[in-house]
Amino acid sequence: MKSWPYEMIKLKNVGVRKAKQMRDLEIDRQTSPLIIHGPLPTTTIANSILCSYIYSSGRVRGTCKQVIKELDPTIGKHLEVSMYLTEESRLTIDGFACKNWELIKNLAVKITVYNGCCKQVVQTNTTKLCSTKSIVTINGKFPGPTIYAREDDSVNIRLTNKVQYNVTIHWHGVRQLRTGWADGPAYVTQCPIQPGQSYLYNFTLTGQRGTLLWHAHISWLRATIHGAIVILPKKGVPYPFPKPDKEKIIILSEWWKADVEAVINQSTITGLPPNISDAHTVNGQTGAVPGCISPGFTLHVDSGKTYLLRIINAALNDELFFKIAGHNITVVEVDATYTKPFSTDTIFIGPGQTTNALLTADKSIGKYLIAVSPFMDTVVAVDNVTAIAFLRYKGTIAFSPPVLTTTPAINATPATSAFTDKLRSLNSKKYPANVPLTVDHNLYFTIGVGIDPCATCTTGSHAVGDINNVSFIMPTKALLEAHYYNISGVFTDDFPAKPPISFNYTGNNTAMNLRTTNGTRAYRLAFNSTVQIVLQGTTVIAPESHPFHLHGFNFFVVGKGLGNFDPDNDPKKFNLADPVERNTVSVPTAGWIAIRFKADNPGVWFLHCHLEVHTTWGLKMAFVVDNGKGPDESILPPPSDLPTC
Ligand SMILES: [Cu+2]
Repeated sequence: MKSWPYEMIKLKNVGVRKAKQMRDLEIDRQTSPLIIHGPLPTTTIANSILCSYIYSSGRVRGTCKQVIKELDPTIGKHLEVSMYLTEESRLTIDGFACKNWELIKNLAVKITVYNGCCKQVVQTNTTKLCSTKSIVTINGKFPGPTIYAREDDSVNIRLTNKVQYNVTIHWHGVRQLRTGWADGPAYVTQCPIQPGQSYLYNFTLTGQRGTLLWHAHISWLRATIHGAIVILPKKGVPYPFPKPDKEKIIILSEWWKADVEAVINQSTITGLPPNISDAHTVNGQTGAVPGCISPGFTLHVDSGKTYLLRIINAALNDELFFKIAGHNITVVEVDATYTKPFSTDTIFIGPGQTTNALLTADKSIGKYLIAVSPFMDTVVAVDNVTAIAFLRYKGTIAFSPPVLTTTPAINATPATSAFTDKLRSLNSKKYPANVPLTVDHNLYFTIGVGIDPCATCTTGSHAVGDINNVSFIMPTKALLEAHYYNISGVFTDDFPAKPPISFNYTGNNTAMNLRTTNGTRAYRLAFNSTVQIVLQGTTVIAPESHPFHLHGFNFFVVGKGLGNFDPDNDPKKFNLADPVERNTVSVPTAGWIAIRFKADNPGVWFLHCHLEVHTTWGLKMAFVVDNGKGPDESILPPPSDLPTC
């Protein structure tokens, strides 16, 4: 063990000797806002912990306050510590306190950090597309701060709500083994955090490493409340691919000029579909769009270096293509699971999905266009504005014209399958693909949208989304509490395993209206049972591609096809050897996807389309996974500060 971390920190008034003494500190809540267990703090957060401790001990007030402020302005103001460092903070730290970020990063060990206040939901004025509005953010940032952690770390994040809306945060893709209380979907695993209240999200990152995202999981607030989760491998464990020189986070999103909550409220009142967004963003920037000049995000690279791009689609409703002019990239991971590496010039990524890819800066010095555009292969309206960003080599002469590129056409279905068909689990000895080979629950779920009468809508009708003809009605109490405390009347566990009537799901049904039923119905699974779900897209009203997300589990994508699933022949073609493992998968337009998972996580878990518009319309359901019999097979008791409805 090298003698880091503390001697590398060159705070003005902290000598190396004094810093070393702090290594074995156990600071408890009574004397500071922190409790640290374990021999060494996770080094990704060590700087802020150290600072906070020094500050609270009063030894180097001025210096530490300054550092904390550098780390995060919000925290600086409140003199509380952050457990994450943003990409920008890392640069600041590099420049300010630490000699060698890479070294620091690799020294992290397991730790539990509790802190007084990590994230605050606040309103912030923001200008994009030459227009200013107030948005809801975490700590004033869009995208929000990155959470850096390491596999096996416990993460504790207190969310304090300082806005007028109810808020929850979902840690998208985090397995949440036995800790469903921290999963976040409003009215599914928790009641919302009301204005003025706070809640401590407490979970452990078990058996996962890679990139995920966090986002609000109530109404449409995730439009501006989202950010990256970076889970580094355990200390001393290398990536199963060549070590990149640097890592860059790229968050793709959508932007509305209007207030997004007003957009969805208006749609609910009228019964008409909500307005589409006005632009797409790369790390919060749209780039130049018709009618508004804006510089756009720049990805700075050094010639010859390799970068791990952690690409996240945090958009509400749009599946996206991502492309860098003149450069192929090598995909190595999706949804925090390693894949067999493959080279591609275009990435297809749906809302809620993440893709890690290696980019080698091996082209001529210059500027290269990065383009992000939507995919929509049906008649549904979509924001067709391409977001523009740039890859810029160090040494590029000012005002150099960029090398251009074009993304696939908006309806380029073959481009989406060209990408997804290449995705395979790494399936190495160290990272095996544990695909369930037998199936206890064989489920066939039709997914689609319909039009139902709506007495309260000004148009008299509204769109609904359904699974097996059930449009999910959100309860007013959290499902997980109802399950845990055995409260009746909140949900039923009779969700149908197959559609109520069988028809040619992908035939000419666009004029067909099934008149969905409404219900808060869940499907019950015994602990450790194995599940196969065939998600069957339908052509009722409008066929559409649906990125489906399952909470609490990763699943294996064992099969995929166009048209109707054939239960006799299609399973023969399933890939049970090395199917991609992920948490969100795109069900092709008028096609199907087959997924498998093992119900080894007790709790209540949401399954829904990750297009927010479809979730709003009811394209969702929940699984109840009962406790097992053995130790560690039961859901943990709820935290004492769990919000009430
Ligand atoms: Cu959908």
